[in-house]
Amino acid sequence: MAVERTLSIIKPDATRRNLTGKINAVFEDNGLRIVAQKRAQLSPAQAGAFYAVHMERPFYGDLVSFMTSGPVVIQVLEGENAVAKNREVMGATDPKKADAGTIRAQFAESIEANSVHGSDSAENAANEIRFFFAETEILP
Ligand code: DGI
Repeated sequence: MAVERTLSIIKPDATRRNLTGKINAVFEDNGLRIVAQKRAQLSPAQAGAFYAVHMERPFYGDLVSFMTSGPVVIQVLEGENAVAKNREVMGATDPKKADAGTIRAQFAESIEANSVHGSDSAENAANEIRFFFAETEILP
């Protein structure tokens, strides 16, 4: 399996509880390298565009409000099979359904305030990385 990149976001519920380091340790312990990272306050327009695929879902407005409720940490993770590996260490969307030891099982507060975002395919990863980073900001 070739080295791959994925986009990760540490969400406002996690930055608020000072969990950035603990979450980054899970990534690094699982062979994912943080090759770009920045803390940002998303605007409603940015969060709305990032989650445009969910525009018709009933939770879209709440999701945009939540993602703009405090700072996030936006990251590019790199490693073998990085997209699938990150989905595995994140755990299921709903923390009640997430496997023990995953980030969401350990840290998420609810299905909405679920601590992390991770791209769900290589194609989406490329688009999401481009949404937030210039290639010159990514330093393997
Ligand atoms: O890829 P995931 O983040 O695991 O999940 P997703 O792409 O299906 O949904 C994106 C985000 O939208 C998810 O992390 C939290 C929110 N979300 C998903 N399903 C629900 C939801 N929020 C609420 N309030 N209710 C839902 O059923």
